[in-house]
Parts: sequence; structure tokens; C-alpha cells
Amino acid sequence: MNWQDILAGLAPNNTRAIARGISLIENEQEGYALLLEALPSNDKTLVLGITGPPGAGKSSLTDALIAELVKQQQSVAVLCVDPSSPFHRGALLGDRIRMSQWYNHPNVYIRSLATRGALGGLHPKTIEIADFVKAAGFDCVIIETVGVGQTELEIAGLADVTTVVLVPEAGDDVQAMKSGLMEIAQVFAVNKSDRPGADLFANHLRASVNELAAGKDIAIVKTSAINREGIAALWTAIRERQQNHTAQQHKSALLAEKAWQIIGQRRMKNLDIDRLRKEIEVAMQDPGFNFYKLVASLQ
Ligand SMILES: Nc1nc2c(ncn2[C@@H]2O[C@H](COP(=O)(O)OP(=O)(O)OP(=O)(O)O)[C@@H](O)[C@H]2O)c(=O)[nH]1
Ligand SMILES: [Mg+2]
Repeated sequence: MNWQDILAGLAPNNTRAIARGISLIENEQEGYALLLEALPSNDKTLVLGITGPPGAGKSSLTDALIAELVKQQQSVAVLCVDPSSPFHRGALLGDRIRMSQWYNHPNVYIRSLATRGALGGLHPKTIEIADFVKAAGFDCVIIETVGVGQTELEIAGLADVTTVVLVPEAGDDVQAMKSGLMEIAQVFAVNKSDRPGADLFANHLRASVNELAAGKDIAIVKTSAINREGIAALWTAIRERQQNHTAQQHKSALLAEKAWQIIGQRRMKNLDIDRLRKEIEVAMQDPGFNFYKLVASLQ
């Protein structure tokens, strides 16, 4: 299947064309750049980022959201990113199990994207793959990433709405990353609210939002993914934020973030750390070796 065939067949229920297109982009096979440049624009799809610390219940919540969307006869694609990071061993299997009932559903497409050794950070191709999947015309594209530092900012650049999943016992963690979280979250899901302390935690979070993000429209929704509680409220909060955030100004900021990421990746592509080391070893032989001159010559 060449890129033209992929493009011609692109639709939510054409699993084959979607899978083929993703591999084409992942492996930068012939025609991949042309495919990206030919993608139709699509304002209908909601790209939802779901992030948060390991084990907060992102996959379980995604599973519950899929059920909600399927109930509303909507189509949904899920990209699970970063399952191979060292923080995260075995999670791919976990995601498979948690979302397994959806694998053969005609309205649902699920795909895991492995990182290639990069610690944290998004899979280098996530932005392009997400745009490709979005062009297939799903009602919703969910991107699940583990929130380890930088990833959270990256996902905010990619998604129309970002949901940060926290759990009641996350007290100290949240303290440390609080202002960063306010930057990216439009919706907080306080998951595992079947556990003690959920109300207290949600109240503290509300106080932090009021203090650090006054005037920003951030929802806090208590959920229990395993008991399927709060899921409809979570979805409603997400939809409301989507409507707020398609404002032109926000859109251009998102696109700038996206362009920044892609240009960065493309520029870094030909840089190889081992080769750099060899060049430095050679340059160091020179008595007049100056590190900054060397760096300038490599740029
Ligand atoms: N009590 C309780 N447990 C939950 C809830 N949601 C998820 N869990 C459990 O928390 C564990 C982690 O859930 P996942 O959905 O895999 O969490 P995750 O954030 O996707 O994890 P990673 O992708 O590994 O970072 C599992 O054992 C779930 O059964 C909830 O609402 N209440
Ligand atoms: Mg997960």
C-alpha cells in the first residue's frame, strides 16, 4: 500500500490503512513526508491528552472514556505512548489487558508507540502519528503518556485538551510539580476517589488552582475508573474545555509548540552522540582546542 492508497482509504474503520500509515511514518518510509503534507485538515476531532504519574489510572480512565464514547456511538483512537521506558516496564501488557475488550470494536482503534531509548519525552514521531490518526476523522483521539517532566509540556502542545490524572495519595508529588501542572492541565481527574482522602485532596487542589491559576478555567473532577464513577462528568468537563480552547490565540500557541518540536527533531536527526565524541577526541589533540569553536563548527 503506497501513501496515496493510505490517504485514499483513510477512515476510522479502515484499520489496515491506519496501521500501514503509522508504520510508514514511524519508519520514515518512502512517501511519508508527502503523506503528512497531503493530510486533509479536520476541525472536528478532539485530541485529548491524558497524562499523570505512573500508576495513577490513566489507562483505566481511558478504558472508561472509551466505554462512554462508544455508548454515544462515537469513534475513538487511542495512542499509548512511552510504554517501554524504564519507569514503565510491563505497562504495555497492562494497557493491553485494561483495554482488551475494545481491540476488535469497529469504532475503536488502539495502538501503543514504543520509545526508542529516549528517557521520558514523547516518542519522536508522536506528533506526526497523532496528526495522521486525527486526519482519519475519529471523533476523539486520546494520547496517553506517563508524566515525567518534559513530557507533560510536550503533550500540551499536541492536544486540544489535556487531562492530568492524580490520586489522593499524591500530596507531596503534586506540591513539587504544582505550578507546572497548572500550565498544562485544563482538567484534573482526581482518580481512585474510592480511596480515603479524595475529598480533602480535591479541596487542596482547588485551593492551589485558585491561588496559582486564578482566572484560568480548570475543572477538577473526582473519578473512580474501576467503579466507573465520575466518567460522564469527566467527559463533559473535557468537551466544555475543548470549546473554550479552540480560540485562535490558543491554537497558534499550540501550533508554535508543535512546529518547535518537529523542527527540533528534524535538525537533531543527523546528530549522533558517538560521532560527536569521536570528533571531540580528534579535536582535543589540537593544542588550540576550544570547545565552543568546535560546537559552532558542528551546527
Ligand atoms: N482503587 C482504584 N484503583 C484504580 C483505579 N483506577 C485504576 N486503578 C488501579 O491502579 C493501577 C494502575 O492503573 P493503570 O490504569 O494501569 O494506571 P496508569 O496510570 O495507566 O499506569 P501507567 O501507564 O503504568 O503509568 C491498576 O492496578 C488499576 O486497577 C480507581 O479508580 N480506583
Ligand atoms: Mg497506562
